[in-house]
Amino acid sequence: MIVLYDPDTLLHDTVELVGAKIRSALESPARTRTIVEKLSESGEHGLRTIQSPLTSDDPSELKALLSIIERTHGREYLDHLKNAFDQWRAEQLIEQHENILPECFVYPTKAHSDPRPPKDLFARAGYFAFDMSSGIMFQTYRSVIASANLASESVSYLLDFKHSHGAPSVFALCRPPGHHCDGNRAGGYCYVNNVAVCISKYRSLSVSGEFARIGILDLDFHHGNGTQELYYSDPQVFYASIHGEDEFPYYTGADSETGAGDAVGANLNLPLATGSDFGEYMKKLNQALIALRDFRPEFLVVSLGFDTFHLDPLGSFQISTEHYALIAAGVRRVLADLPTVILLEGGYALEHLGENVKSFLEGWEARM
Ligand code: OKP
Ligand code: ZN
Repeated sequence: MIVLYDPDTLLHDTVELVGAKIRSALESPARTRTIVEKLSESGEHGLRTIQSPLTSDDPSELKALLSIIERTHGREYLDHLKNAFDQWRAEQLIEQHENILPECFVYPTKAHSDPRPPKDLFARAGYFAFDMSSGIMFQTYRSVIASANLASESVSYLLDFKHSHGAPSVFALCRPPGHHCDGNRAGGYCYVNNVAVCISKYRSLSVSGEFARIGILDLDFHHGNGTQELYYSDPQVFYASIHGEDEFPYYTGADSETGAGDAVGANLNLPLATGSDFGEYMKKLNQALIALRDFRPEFLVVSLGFDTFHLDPLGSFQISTEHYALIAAGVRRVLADLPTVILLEGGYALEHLGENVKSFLEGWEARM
C-alpha cells in the first residue's frame, strides 16, 4: 500500500475551548508525527513524502489544485482561510501562536435568507465556521492546502497504478481532517473536505468523469456531516457512515437521513449507541459494506478515523488495536479490488495511534 505524507501538514497547530479554558487542540501535529514514525520503523509500507503546491516553483500546480477544491468549496470561504490571519496581523501586532476563533455564528432569521459575510474579521470567522474547534492560526492555510493536495495526489497515484497494476489502494495522511467541512464552513477540526477533493479529482481524471459511481465509507467515530451535505442530492455518490449516536456534530447522522431527490437511498447513516463493542460495530460495518457493494461503485473513498478506539478521548466505542486489522480485512472481503483511497480523519489516542494505523494497513493487505 502506498502511504502519502507531506511535512507541511504538521504546521497547523491550534487551540480549542474546553469549558472556559483554552487548550491545545487534540487534533495536533503529533498525531501525524507518531504515525509517520511508526510506519517508517516498520518499513514494509511504502511511505512517500510529497510536496504541497504552495512550496512549488510552478504556479500552475497550485492553480490546478484550487480549481479542484473550488468545485465544492466557495471562493469567499477559501479566501477567508487564506487571508484571515494576515489581515489580523496587518491590523495589530499578533504573535504567531495566536488564533482566530469566532465571535458570532450565523443563524436563521425571519427578515432575510441571504446573510452576507461580515467585514469584521472575528464575526466573519463565525460566518465561515459552525463550531469553536476550527481556529485559524498563521500556518493553517498551508496545512489545509497540503492536506487537500494529499487527497488529490492519492487519486493521481491510484489512476496511474490502475493502468499498470490494477486493484490499487492509496492511504493519505491528511491533516487537518475534512469530513465535517461542507464547502463553506469549517468545523470539527476540518477546513476543506478531503473526500470531496478526491471525488472532484477522480471525476476530472477518470474516463467515466461525471458519470462515475462513487462510494464513500466513513469510519470515523463522528458523523461526516460535511461529506453527507455535499453529496446529499447526488445520485452518483453513495455515502455510508458508522458513528456514535447523539455525538458531535449533533444535528446530523440519524438513520432517517437517506438522501434527497434522485439520490434518495444513496445516504446510509448507521448510528451506534455509546459504548458499543466490536461485535455491534461489525454488524453495522457489514450493513454498510453490502449497501456499498449493491450500489456498484467504481471508486471508493474511505474516511478513516481512529477515534473509535476504546481509549480515545473523543470516542466511546470499545474497539482495540487488533480489531482494526479485522475491520480493514472486512472491507476488502466485501469490496474486493475496488480502487480505493483511504483518507485519515480523526483519532486522538496519541500513544496508540501509530499501532492502530499499522494494524489497519496490515489487515488491508493480508485479506484475513
Ligand atoms: C473531529 B473528527 C473538544 C471538543 C471537540 C469537536 C470534535 C471533532 C471531531 N473540546 N469537538 O471527526 O474526529
Ligand atoms: Zn472523529
